[in-house]
Amino acid sequence: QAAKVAVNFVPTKADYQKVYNRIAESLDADDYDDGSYGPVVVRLAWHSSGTYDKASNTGGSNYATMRFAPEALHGANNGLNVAREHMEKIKKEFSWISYGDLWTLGGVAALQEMGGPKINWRPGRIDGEAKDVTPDGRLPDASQGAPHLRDIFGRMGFNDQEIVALSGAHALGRCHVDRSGFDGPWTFSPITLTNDYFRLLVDEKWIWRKWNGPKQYTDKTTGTLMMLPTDYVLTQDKSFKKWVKAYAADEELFFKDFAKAVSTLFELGVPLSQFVTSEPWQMQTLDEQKA
Ligand code: DDH
Repeated sequence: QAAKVAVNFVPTKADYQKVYNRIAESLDADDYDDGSYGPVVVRLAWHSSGTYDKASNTGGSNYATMRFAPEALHGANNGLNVAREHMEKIKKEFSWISYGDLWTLGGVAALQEMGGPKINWRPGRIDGEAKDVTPDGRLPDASQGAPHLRDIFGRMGFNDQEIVALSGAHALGRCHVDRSGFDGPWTFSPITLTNDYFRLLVDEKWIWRKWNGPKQYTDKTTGTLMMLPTDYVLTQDKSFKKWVKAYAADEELFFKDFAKAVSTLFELGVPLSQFVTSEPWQMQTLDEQKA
């Protein structure tokens, strides 16, 4: 008689909800940035997905290749070691989850817990190998203009409207001199997702900051906020500007378009056959589970 056959653990939606909950509970931190790891966890999910290239069908969130040295060291990923180390604590507890699922679920949990819309998410990503890392230069360069944004995001399959919607994530978090060279937050509430990024782009007067760092804008009124050249250009290009104004005027519209684009972003590069369900899932927020 053969010895007991090891049965593979097949996680259910309830198991992923447990992971979501642990991530959600882990985000608050009095001694980190603006009081939450949420923004940097969102940035990890985005940079692990935004390497996708439609033409060659390479990159994206499937293989979590930022675990490997060449991609971890790409300049655009500076500082994301903080988010990866944070997520590693969750991984210790739920060793069965793939890194791609963990990081994108982290992005979803952070966005939802920071007051954002519900984001469709489903598991199925698998851990790749070092040979799957993507070449440097696939993520946007903040010093560039509209053609660069269309090149980079078009390569992932996104149109102008989706580029603007996704950029609204900059309502969250801040730039760190020791990570990107840039400095400061985009909004006055960097750990709550709102449409303030768009409202500020429209309502404020943005002037070049006078400093020795890379070229960035500052708001004329308080001098405490910032915009990257790639943010400001959204108000200078006619097609982008139409959507900036629409999202500034209507937070609900922003949330709807943002949720859809982020869900697409986090699934880039994952073969449909890998997903455990064809149905969209929505994970519950901590608040919803208390109700
Ligand atoms: Fe971003 N981003 N991002 N970003 N991003 C930075 C921080 C954050 C660009 C450059 C920077 C998106 C698009 C763009 C977040 C989410 C998203 C920083 C500062 C730079 C620079 C890093 C640092 O110093 O710590 C550029 C350029 C683009 C673009 O061209 C469109 C998108 C699409 C998202 C998204 O999530 C959908 C978040 C969140 C942060 C804040 C991180 C933190 O630690 O705080």
